[in-house]
Amino acid sequence: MHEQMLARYDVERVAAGLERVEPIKEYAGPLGAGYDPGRLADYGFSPRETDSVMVPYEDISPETQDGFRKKLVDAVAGKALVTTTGTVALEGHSGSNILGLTSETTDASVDGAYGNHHGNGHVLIGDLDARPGVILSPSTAIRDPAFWRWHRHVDDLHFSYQDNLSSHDFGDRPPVDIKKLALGFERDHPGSEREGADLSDAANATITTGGTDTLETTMRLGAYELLTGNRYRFDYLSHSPFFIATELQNRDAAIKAITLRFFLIPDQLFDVNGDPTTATGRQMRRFAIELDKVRFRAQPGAQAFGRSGRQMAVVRRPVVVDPGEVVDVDGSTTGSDARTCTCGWPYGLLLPRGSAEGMSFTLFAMATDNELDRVGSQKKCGSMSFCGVGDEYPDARPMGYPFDRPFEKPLADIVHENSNMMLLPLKIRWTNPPPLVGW
Ligand SMILES: [Cu+2]
Repeated sequence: MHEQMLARYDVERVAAGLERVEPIKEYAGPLGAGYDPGRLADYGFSPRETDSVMVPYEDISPETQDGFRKKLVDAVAGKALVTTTGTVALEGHSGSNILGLTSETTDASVDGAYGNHHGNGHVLIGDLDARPGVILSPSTAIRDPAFWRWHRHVDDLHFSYQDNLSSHDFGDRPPVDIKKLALGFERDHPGSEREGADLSDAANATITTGGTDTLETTMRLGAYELLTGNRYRFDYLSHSPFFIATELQNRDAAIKAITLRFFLIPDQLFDVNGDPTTATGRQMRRFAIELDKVRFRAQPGAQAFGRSGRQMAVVRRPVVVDPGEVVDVDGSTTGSDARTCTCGWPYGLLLPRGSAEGMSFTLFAMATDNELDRVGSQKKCGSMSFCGVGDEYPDARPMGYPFDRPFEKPLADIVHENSNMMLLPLKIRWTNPPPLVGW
């Protein structure tokens, strides 16, 4: 999930003409751009000055933190965690999971000697004693640019583990091909916006006519009232509701259950024709943005299938199409249901903003064998992809599959060789950029 947030953050930065986020590397060094919480000062948050440094808190210091880092780096290099009672081998995807659990100090963490590397970063940057910053609270942390720099650093560690695993073999593909891929707008297909709508007719029509090659985003102004009665104005990103249409061909005589997986690839950060074995090329897969994974029972022969943005697995449920509808909930007092339900990606942010000229992306679609995937049923609230189903991650394949492993050849070549995959170039156009004159 953190890697997915970073992919989106970097895409937004690139769209705004900024460089990709730089990971924090030196724990004793300056932290770069600061953050002023503005009216969040009402809630006890202090500004963090530009080039502030990590501030020790109780037994957590930049030095102890550096010790945890060294141990984790050694664990990645040696493919084993060294505990007081022996070693725990890190192998394949399960090793990735153990490494993640351990750098968080969860109950499932292997040996406390590895500390709470990720969480300590928040504490050290947040200056808990003297000037508490927004990075200390999960509700506000992402506002601080240092949040992203810290998480890129944490993600670098986990990426380096995955980067040494072997590539996926796509030989377990189902007998279902993706023949065509297209994009349509809900506005052109009345009824497609209804919850649980069957989009097969809309998908069929879109496949036939070709649909659109450009999705649209808009910035809007909203108001928000907190439980305290305080009101805020805010800018928010929105988009014209869209759906993905696919034409599938089941080559078997029997019904076949598949999992359809959709990702959005930003061309500026991930060249589908680029060599993924070079130093820069290896980084590309980190920028594939997961949109959806869904189970589908493919009938024998050809058929169309449609999936709207509001149905997608990364989106928080129930879907909030317009944040103006949001009612404030206090996650700390309304029980675990409220916390799970507010987990997920906001529908309005499903698409990155893009650019006024139209930013280039590639849609990637893949059908995998659902009998091998065991993707759980859709939940009523929360995002299945980000928050799982109960305590289970609802996919037997690793998070981010197939982008969780290094590729041996350009993605376009792999897609060409695998009839269960398809690419579709598209643009995302920001429809209401501020006028350049007067800036
Ligand atoms: Cu964090």
